[in-house]
Amino acid sequence: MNKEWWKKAVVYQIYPKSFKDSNNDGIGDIQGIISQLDYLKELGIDVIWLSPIYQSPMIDNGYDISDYQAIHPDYGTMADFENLLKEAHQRSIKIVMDLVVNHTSDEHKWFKEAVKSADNPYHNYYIWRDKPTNFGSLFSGSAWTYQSSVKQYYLHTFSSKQADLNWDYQPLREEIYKMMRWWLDKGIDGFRMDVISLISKKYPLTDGIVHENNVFGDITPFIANGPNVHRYLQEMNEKVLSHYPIMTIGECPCVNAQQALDYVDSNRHELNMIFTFDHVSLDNDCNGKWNTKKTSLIDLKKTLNKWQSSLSNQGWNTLYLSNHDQPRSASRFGNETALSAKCLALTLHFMKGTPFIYQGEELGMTNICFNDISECQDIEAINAYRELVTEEHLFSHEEMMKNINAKARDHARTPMQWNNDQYSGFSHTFPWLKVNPNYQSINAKIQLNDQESVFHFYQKLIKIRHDYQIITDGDYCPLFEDHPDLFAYRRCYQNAEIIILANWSEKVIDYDMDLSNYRILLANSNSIIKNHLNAYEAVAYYK
Ligand code: TEU
Ligand code: CA
Repeated sequence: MNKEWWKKAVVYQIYPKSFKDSNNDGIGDIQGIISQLDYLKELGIDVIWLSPIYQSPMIDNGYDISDYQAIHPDYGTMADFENLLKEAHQRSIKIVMDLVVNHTSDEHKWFKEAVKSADNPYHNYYIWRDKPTNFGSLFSGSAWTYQSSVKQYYLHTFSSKQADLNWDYQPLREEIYKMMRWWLDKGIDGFRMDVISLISKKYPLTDGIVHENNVFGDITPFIANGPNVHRYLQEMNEKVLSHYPIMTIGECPCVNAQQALDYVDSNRHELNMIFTFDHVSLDNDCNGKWNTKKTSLIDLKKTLNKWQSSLSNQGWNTLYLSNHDQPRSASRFGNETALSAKCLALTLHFMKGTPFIYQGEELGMTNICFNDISECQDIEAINAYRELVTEEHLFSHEEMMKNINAKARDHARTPMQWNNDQYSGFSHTFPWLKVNPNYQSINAKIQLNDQESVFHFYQKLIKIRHDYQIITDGDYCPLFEDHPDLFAYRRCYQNAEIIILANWSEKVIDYDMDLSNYRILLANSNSIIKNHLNAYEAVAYYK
């Protein structure tokens, strides 16, 4: 096997709770995933990234783990997981697991020990202070919670039920490495590492800057890219990762395109690639994500192009427009039509890097309409509503519901739309989060029977990536950088060239370019003519 097999791979992210419910309790599960492996094979993906399926109190849908080596009973058993791994491997599909080791649940046995007394051996697994700083948690409120049994506060970057681990304590690191080896020895094919850029804290922890409209201080300068993060990743690589033919992806908030190289330059022996947040933060404002601002295409191109060039020689990019934390890309960047979903896909999948498809994206699934906060399930949105509407009166109910309808993570988490049956074929029971009513027109069954569907377009994109080496190895060169609606670039490799021209708007675009020696490799419309693109038309030319 080529050591860098992941460079040619296409990854499909499964959010287990919302993918497929096999036993009709309204919650997706491992048997449900197994039942859809043939669907994924048909799509053509190489790797599944599985969001957490571990034992957990589920306050953040499994990103709050109470036992790293057990499966949550809602999802099935360890035997079910082993069966999934076997069935996937039989179809030549690899499985990458989520590794959430910046924090554990407060119901993890380490934490339960840690709170028994300050001299308990596990106390040092977490981060304690006698007095809190002003840090705000990324899920609202203070980032410190008082633990009366030890008369100290513990740090939690996310909710109070997600206590940050103390990576500076070597025994903790060794336990994590042992747990990772245990999974790798089962035969899994890699890890997606949750907020791995946050594991090394910058001491001393003092009060953070209070930005406009904020009550709490900014925690991020104290947690992102801390002084030891690269030492720990190199140690993890040496002790664990380098011994397996796997793929590693770090989720890296607060890492810019320059800093990214420190994580992914192959000479540094850390990670294969990271997820950047740059291009999905362009529509933030001083209140963070909670607004209805649209991303400008010029900014988006600038950001993606910067990452393409920054990691062009050493390192490697991930390519994504959506995941379980982001609104649906067809709603955020497109106009919710199948044509626009294909336009976004074509633009992304010809770039240099490893593409990630989020479940339902291959169908052009869209955001849903939440009428009231009571319809949302996500802790981030629920806490933000309480803080920003009820407590601080920064937004009215109506304003915040608009923000939630633009940005909430629950948009990505509505049940997968399999067919026209009640509950979209996801389950026979009312699911844990409501189904998008548009499942009657947007679903897998319809699209499998339609050669012109978004599904079949993704299938073509994946096949082309597998067949054309230029897409993996070719140089990337941006075109029409200042055009407000046209996303365009050139890929070059040996004597071959690909030119991508995509209209990310509802306007008609005329552009000037000599394409006389080129033929169409793929387009999302049958009416493409040279030097002209109608609304959301996109084309890949080849020579
Ligand atoms: O996300 C990290 C992260 O930075 C996001 O939570 C981000 O703050 C938020 O989505 C912005 O809207 C990872 C996981 O992907 C996410 O699901 C978890 O909730 C989080 O870590 C905590 O584990
Ligand atoms: Ca179930």
